[in-house]
Formats: sequence, structure tokens, C-alpha cells
Amino acid sequence: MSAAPVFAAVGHPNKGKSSVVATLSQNDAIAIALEPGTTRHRQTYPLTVDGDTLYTLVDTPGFQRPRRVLAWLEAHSLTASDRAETVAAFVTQHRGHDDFHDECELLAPVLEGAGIIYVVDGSVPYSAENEAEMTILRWTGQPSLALINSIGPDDYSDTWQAALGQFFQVVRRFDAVRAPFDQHLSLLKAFGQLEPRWEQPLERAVQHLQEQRLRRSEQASGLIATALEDMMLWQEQRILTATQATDQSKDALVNSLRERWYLHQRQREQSLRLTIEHLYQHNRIQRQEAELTWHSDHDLFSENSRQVWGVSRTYLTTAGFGAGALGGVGIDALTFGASFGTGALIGGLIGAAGSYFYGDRLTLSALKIGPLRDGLQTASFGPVQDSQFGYIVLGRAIDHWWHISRRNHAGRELLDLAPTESHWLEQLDRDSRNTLQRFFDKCRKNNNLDDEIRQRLRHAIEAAFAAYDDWRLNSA
Ligand SMILES: Nc1nc2c(ncn2[C@@H]2O[C@H](COP(=O)(O)OP(=O)(O)O)[C@@H](O)[C@H]2O)c(=O)[nH]1
Ligand SMILES: [Mg+2]
Repeated sequence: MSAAPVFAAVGHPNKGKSSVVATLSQNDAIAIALEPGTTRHRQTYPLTVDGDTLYTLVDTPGFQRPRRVLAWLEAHSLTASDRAETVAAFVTQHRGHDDFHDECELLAPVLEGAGIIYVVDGSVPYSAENEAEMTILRWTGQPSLALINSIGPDDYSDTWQAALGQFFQVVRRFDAVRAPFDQHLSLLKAFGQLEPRWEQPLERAVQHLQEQRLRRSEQASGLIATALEDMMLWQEQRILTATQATDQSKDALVNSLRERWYLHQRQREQSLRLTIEHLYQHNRIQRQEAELTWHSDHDLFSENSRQVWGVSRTYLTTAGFGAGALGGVGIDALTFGASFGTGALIGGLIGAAGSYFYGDRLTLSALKIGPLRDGLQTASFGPVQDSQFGYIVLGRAIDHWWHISRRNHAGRELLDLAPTESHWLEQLDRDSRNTLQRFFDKCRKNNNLDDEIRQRLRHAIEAAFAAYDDWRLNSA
């Protein structure tokens, strides 16, 4: 089998080279900075699936003095056939010199056989410096493609396209921050077409990446199902001494258990999020984006969360109960949108607005105080009696998964939570909705959950992933 291909991202400083490398190698540890010159030495980032390196990306410093390099090359080349050797001679002669440090760093991997990914910023005009860079790269004779990554609002990509087309066999627009997964795969396929010895390893890479993506979404549905079960069944418990049990008023005890119940649920949701982020190799989201922690408006128990992810009372009392739930009206008549009227599923249309904290309106099963044993008593509180809570947890979990699974590793943007006119559940098939409702019901009654309902829940969540995706695309 051929060795895994190596690609070097090269170009001007500050045009998105490191961003392209981060995205294609699924590595969010790569330095991406506002200041040019963040990358002083080349760095190698392998993309590994199941311990198998599929390809390697090399991040390089940008060209500093391309026209002087080209002048040297032209002065030292005798014929067209010695050009690659001339570039190699340049690097040998200038290695260790301060003047051409960056050029040597970026040319070395190419001379060692790396494919070239030339990254330009389509939002600034093409310049003579670029022409020198492209000429130098062409002289290396290595397979190459050019990516137009637009950083700013202006668009010069048409002139770029024309200019790049004269130097590179393949020219693509590629937004390092937003390019969807399919575009990553399509870049790999394009490289496979450029270089016969890479065709087979890159086909394999595409296949592995597709399998990995499927596997990850299956794992994600399992993680969400487990978290949902934990959170719906959670009982807060406290051991009381006989004196505590008599001294403390029941209200105070309930309040303190309730506070602890909120805290536990927030932490459980947080740990689910971290696990999902790590599953997709996003290890630094919390640190890079402190604002992202879903405080205030985005808290699990905020009114805002209830409005976006909760469901209407009508939905709660009908879904999952089958025909006849509404006094003879068959469930089939309850085609959402049509019978309920637009937005009837949206929890926000029903219930009080204005209160910031929604959590105190959740019903939890009554406080239970166990029998006195050895001077101790167990007080327990929960589980939650409102299925509404389950819909909020689920909606938030799927929304988070959706952002993370589509997030490029160059992404440094906040995760948004845009308000919409319709509820995502409207896109979910009836069976899956039914399963969800049945699951929440069983949790509420603290019935034994068996493997069958767990299995069904996982399938429902997988269906919900797809439904959610449709909803996002349609409401964008
Ligand atoms: N909006 C946007 N910004 C980008 C994109 N690619 C890079 N940037 C920003 O441009 C700057 C330079 O990117 P970087 O990858 O470090 O460039 P390098 O110096 O060529 O490695 C950083 O501030 C990036 O966040 C992109 O596709 N869209
Ligand atoms: Mg860089």
C-alpha cells in the first residue's frame, strides 16, 4: 500500500493556511491568530482514524520575500528541466539564514514530496507578490491545488479564479471556517485525481472519514439517550440525622434539595456536552469561547430555553397516547401545523412569559422521608414529573450536537440559538414522537426501563438528528 499523502498549506501570511490545516486535520489545537507570523516553523498534523494515518497536513509560515526568491531562482536556473533542482539548491543554500527562513521552512516539505495547497484570501485583490509565489511553487513540479478562502466581506474571487487557473490544475472556493464536511471530502478526491499514487489512499481516506462520521452520530445518539434517562430519573437524596430531620422545616429541606437537583442537572448536561465535543475532536471549545457557556438566557432552566425547546400543553397531552386522546379525534387528524395552527407546538406561545427562571415551575415528585434507621433518615426528592423537561433537555442536546458535528476545527464562532417560527419536532415522524413521549412517561412514573424502550429511544434520537437537520436547513 502507498504511503499516506502529505499536503503542505502555503501562501501569504494571514490568509487562512492554519485554518485550512485545522479543518482538514480535525485538529482544533492549531494556532490561528489575528497577528501574521503566528506560525514560524512548519508543523505536521496527521489525520488519524483508528490508529491509522490517512494523510498528513503541514502548516507553514507564509512567504515573506517571494520576489527576491524568484529573482534568485531565475538567476540560477539554466533550463526549464532543472527548475525543481534549482528550488532545492535555494533551500540548501539559505537554510539557517534569517532572510529566507520562512521560505525555506515552507519549501522544504514540498521538496520532500508534499502536495501543495495554495491558500489565498478571495476578499483582497490579487497582487504581483502572488504571481511570484505561484511561479516558485510551479517550479517545484509538485501536484498542487489552490483554495480561495474568503476572510473579509469583499469578493475578488473571479479575478483570483482566472489568475490561479493559469498556475494550478484545480482551483476551489473553500471557506476554512464554514465549508461543510462534503467539501472536505471533495478536496481529498480532487487531490486523488491530481496524483495517481494518491488516488487509492485518498479514496480510502474518504471512506474512513464517512464511516467515522456515521459511527460518531450513532455514539452521540447513545450518549444523549443515556443522559436523558439519567436526568429524567434523577432523585436528589440527603441523609439526615434525627435532629436535622426534626429541626429543619420541611420547606427548607425541599428547597435545598431542589437547588441541588438543579445543580446536578446542569452538571449532567455540561458533561454530556463535553463528551459530545470530545467525540468530534473538539477539545478546546470551552476555553476558547468563554462566552459560550450557556449562562443566563441559555441556562437549562431559563424561560428562554423553555420557549425554544418546550412543547405546548396540547402536544404533551396528546402525543404518544394514540387515537381518541382528544375525545374521538384520531391522532392522524393532528397533523402538526395543519390542525394545530402554525406554531402550536411551540411552547413559548403557551404559558407565562416574562419570568426569567422556568425551573421553579417544574413539578418534581413529592419529598419522601424514609424510616429512621440507626438515627438516620433518607430524604429524597424527584424524579421530575413534567415531560416538558425531557423535551427541553432533548432539544438542547440535539441543538448542541448539531453545531458540534458540523463545526470545523478552524471554527472559533459562538454556537448560536436562533429563534424560529416553527418547532423542530414538527419534522419528526409520528413513531419517533410517540417513542419519546412514552419514554418520558415511563421515567415520570419511575417504571422499569427495559432494553427495548432504550433501543427505541436511540432510534428515535437518530431520527431526531435527521429531522433537526431538515428543520435547520428549512428555517435558515
Ligand atoms: N471569516 C473567516 N475568517 C477566516 C477564515 N480563515 C481564516 N480566517 C481568519 O483569518 C486570520 C488568519 O487565519 P490563519 O489561519 O491564522 O492564517 P495563516 O496566517 O495563513 O495561517 C484568523 O484571524 C482567522 O480567524 C475564513 O474562512 N473565514
Ligand atoms: Mg498560520
